[in-house]
Amino acid sequence: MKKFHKLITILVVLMMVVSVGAFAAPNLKIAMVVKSMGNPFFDACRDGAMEAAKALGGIDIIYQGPATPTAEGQIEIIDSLIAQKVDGIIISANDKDALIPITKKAMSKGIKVMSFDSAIGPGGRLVDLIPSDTTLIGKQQVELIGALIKYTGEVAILSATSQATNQNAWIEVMKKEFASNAKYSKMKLVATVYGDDLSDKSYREAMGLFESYPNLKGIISPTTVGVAAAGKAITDKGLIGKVQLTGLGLPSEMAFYAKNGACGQFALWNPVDLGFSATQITFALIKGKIKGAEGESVAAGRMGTIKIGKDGVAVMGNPFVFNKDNVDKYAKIF
Ligand code: RAM
Repeated sequence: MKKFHKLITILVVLMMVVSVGAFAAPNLKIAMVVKSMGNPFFDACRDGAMEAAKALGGIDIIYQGPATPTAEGQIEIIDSLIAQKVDGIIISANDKDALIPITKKAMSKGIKVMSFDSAIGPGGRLVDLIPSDTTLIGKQQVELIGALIKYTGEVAILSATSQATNQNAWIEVMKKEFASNAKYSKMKLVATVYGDDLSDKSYREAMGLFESYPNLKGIISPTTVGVAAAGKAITDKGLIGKVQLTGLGLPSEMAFYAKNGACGQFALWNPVDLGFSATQITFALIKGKIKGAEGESVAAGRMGTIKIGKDGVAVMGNPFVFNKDNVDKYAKIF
């Protein structure tokens, strides 16, 4: 009899487990579409997204991006995500305008779309999360190189792709600073070149700058891929101390160049936090807690409250500045 009771109990428990499984809501699917795969900056953003998904519960993160940073590659991916009926898409755009038709299509099917890191224009997304104020980032880059070259000499910019929303916005601010800030009147911006966020192309572009501008004093590379490649180019060419370097770099990739003197100082925000915050915002959009309108706010767990500003733009925080003395501490995190 005892045995029989035990069997019944096991059966009841089993039935409960099966029925709970059958009626549990399926996990939400949130896709993070990045500029390209194989970029450690975005891998760190993905880690933040996974952390948020775990904290919120019931979310599957799909991490995708084209092999090279093109809008065409991202359009194909978004098309397939629409077919997969994902609930939300978080995208770092390779082009501000070219993605609008496809993301509009996604939104017409009820998918919540936001951009982060590199924006889609206002019509093509509900929210855009920028890491830090655009003017602040651009001005800071010029000041960082200015201090390294004692505010005198030729400077070049080594960017990512020519269509990247984020780099182009920062470069516009930098150009204004060079042109109109009296503090930089003895500095001259001589060229802007594009390494397309590919290490080998960025390296070749840096080498090309040394050839074309023998008096070059400094490089600003506002891309993690570009600044690491420029650090290597300066080192390989024996130009440490002759050509200074700053940019937006991952401490983990730049520690070597900060310590060998190729890169005196550089900046960045925490990409893990960026991916974490973006996922929190997308979750709030999916749950209908926000629509992406100015004045709304999102309770973003350990990141506190994120406010939605004009045109659906939200700002994360201020960049950190790294040098040989503090780089190791951050290199452990990102
Ligand atoms: C590269 C990408 C990314 C940018 C960082 C700073 O990894 O271009 O979009 O935000 O650099």
